[in-house]
Amino acid sequence: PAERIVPAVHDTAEDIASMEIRGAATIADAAAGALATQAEASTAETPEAFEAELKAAARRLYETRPTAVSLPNALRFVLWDMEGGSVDALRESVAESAAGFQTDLAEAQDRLGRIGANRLRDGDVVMTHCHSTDALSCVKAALDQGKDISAVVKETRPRKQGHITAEQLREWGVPVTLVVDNAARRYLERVDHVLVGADSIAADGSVINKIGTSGLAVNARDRGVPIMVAAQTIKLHPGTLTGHTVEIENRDESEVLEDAERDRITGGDPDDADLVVENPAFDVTPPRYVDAIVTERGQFPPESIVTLMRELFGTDVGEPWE
Ligand code: RUB
Repeated sequence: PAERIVPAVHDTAEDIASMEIRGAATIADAAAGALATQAEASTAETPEAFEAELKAAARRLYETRPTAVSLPNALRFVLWDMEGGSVDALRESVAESAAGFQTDLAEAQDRLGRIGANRLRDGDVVMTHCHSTDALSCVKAALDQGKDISAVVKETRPRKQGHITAEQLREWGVPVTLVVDNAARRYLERVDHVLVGADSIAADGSVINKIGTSGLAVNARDRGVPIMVAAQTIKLHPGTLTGHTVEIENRDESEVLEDAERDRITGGDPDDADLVVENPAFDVTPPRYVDAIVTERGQFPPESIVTLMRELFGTDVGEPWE
């Protein structure tokens, strides 16, 4: 029941929904941490009540944003490992698997970065879209190997996550050229790699990432620039093995159009239903536009990612919060 969910879990869920906490890996980390907090603060008296509470908390977290599969994957990982005959044993088990999950996540990102860095040569220029900690891990590892890397950073409307990328890169001393999204094609001339992250990867190798990724990939292919996707295996979407599609989140129109701007367009008519603003947060890049998916298990051509998915998830994936 909802009333047994601890306030800290509601806070985390609200922060994910409002994008205070954002990016697929960061969301997964926060969700695992929130389940641990729920377990610690639980006042459940029976193992059954404890499990019901954890499932309710997981559902609350799950229902925040639909596209990044790392969120349900994190919840599955923590809840499926839950075992013990008493509330205390269960509590400990959740705390342990949540902490283990968070450590694995950080280690996978480091390992992925070292693999991705092998694709980057000294002096290379990367073009980024949005802000991806997995993608940045590849840049960091390349810098640690002593390579000079510079970046063309796409602003990424409407939320301008490119600014977060630029800030991180500048902190590492990487020269940054910030451009509006519409300038990407023009600047592809000077870049050696398009380097992006992923919110989900489907069984056919399609990459679901920030809106604009697919157009960027098509342009990059046209210009002969290789497209590299950095994504830990937590981004693999097990449901797509059995034919499910990945839901693309639509966000509020206010991210795109302010009230005053809407008024100007509609002549101040608040009932003008024929001005429609759509704000999809993600899009799907078909596998044929992706050169490599870099994971902590090595790099894969997108068409062969399905083999890794079967190995990691099997084909029968249920939802632990149901
Ligand atoms: C973030 C986004 C990122 C992926 C990967 O979208 O599209 O590229 O989540 O990030 P939003 P990471 O800002 O809407 O959450 O590599 O950090 O998991």
